[in-house]
Amino acid sequence: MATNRTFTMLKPDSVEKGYIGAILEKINAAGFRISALKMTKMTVTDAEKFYEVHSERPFFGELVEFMTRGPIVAAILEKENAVEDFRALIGATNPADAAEGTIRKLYATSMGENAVHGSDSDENAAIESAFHFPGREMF
Ligand code: FUP
Repeated sequence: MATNRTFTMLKPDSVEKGYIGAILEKINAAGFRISALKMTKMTVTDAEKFYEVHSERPFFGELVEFMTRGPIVAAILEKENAVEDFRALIGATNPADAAEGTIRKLYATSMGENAVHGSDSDENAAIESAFHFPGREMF
């Protein structure tokens, strides 16, 4: 399996609760190399664009409000099979359904406030990485 990249955000709930260090430690322990990392805050326009695919869904307004209420930590992660392995590490979208030991099981509280984002495909990983990081911030 080729080395590839995924994109993650530690969402505002994780930052507010002081979980940045613990979540990055889990990411390191699972064998991901961090190739870009920063704390940033999305504007409403940013969040509406990032989650455009969900714009017709009933939870869209709440999602944008949540994702813009405080800073996030954005990162690009590199590993063999990165997209799939990171989705396994974070667990199901709803933490109530997430497997034991996954980041969402440990740190998320609800479907909306679910601690972390993980790209769902190589294509989206590249789009989402470029959305948050210019090339000179990727290593
Ligand atoms: P995931 O890929 O696991 O992050 O989940 P989705 O792409 O399906 O959803 C994106 C975000 O929308 C989730 F992180 C949380 C939010 N969401 C809700 O708030 N309610 C829902 O019913 C589904 C998703």
